[in-house]
Amino acid sequence: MIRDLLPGDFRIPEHWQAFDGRLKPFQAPGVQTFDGPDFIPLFQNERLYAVMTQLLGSERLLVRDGSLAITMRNDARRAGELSQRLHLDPAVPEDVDDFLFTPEEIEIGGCFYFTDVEPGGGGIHVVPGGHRFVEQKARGVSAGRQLYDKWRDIPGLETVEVTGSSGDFVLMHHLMPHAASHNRNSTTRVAQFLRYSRDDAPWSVGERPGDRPGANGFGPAQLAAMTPLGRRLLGVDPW
Ligand SMILES: O=C(O)CCC(=O)C(=O)O
Ligand SMILES: [Fe+2]
Repeated sequence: MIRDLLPGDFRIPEHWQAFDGRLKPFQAPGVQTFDGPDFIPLFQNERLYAVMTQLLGSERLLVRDGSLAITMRNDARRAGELSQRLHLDPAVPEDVDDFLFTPEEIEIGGCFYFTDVEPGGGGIHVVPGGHRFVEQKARGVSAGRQLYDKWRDIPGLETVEVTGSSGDFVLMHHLMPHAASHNRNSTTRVAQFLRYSRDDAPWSVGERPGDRPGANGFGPAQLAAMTPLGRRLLGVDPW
């Protein structure tokens, strides 16, 4: 299904992003979420949900994002292994000055690998214990959310690449510094990003499940693919 996104003539659509061998498909200009019927089973995966309920301390969760990233081989050897600056995508809006550090605020995100990711194969890089470093730094100043260009460019941390097999989910605290890396291998890395939060989360970044009218904007084929759990996670039914 991902392969079908790429046209046979390899034309990269104008509205996709393409940097350093990393393609970011968009369903339509400005719409990065891929939540068609084929993808719904991932959003409502019961094992992943069970893990998230334990980590987030609540059964009433919402899921969002669904963006894709396709990292193809890139042999360019400029400036190290990372293809992005080390950053956070926290569940706290950029104009908020301080993280709350409450359990309700935590979002757990990450990605499904749809391909095997071997060393050097474009795996996401993370910082062991990095979420604790972020909390300590941010608590030590006023306006901790604003540090390091709003945590878009975090200096001075060593990273490790997360390898894995097709079907694995790489799971990250929302305060975990991370970045995409160059793929030096011939196997293309394909990943889909999902983010789980509690339904009593204090902030809203981007669109939240349940924001859209009707069955949260979903069509019949998507609704047919949803389990009762999926309907709640995706904001079709209330918790
Ligand atoms: O593709 C990856 O490995 C990470 C991407 C990422 O963190 C981002 O685009 O915000
Ligand atoms: Fe990110």
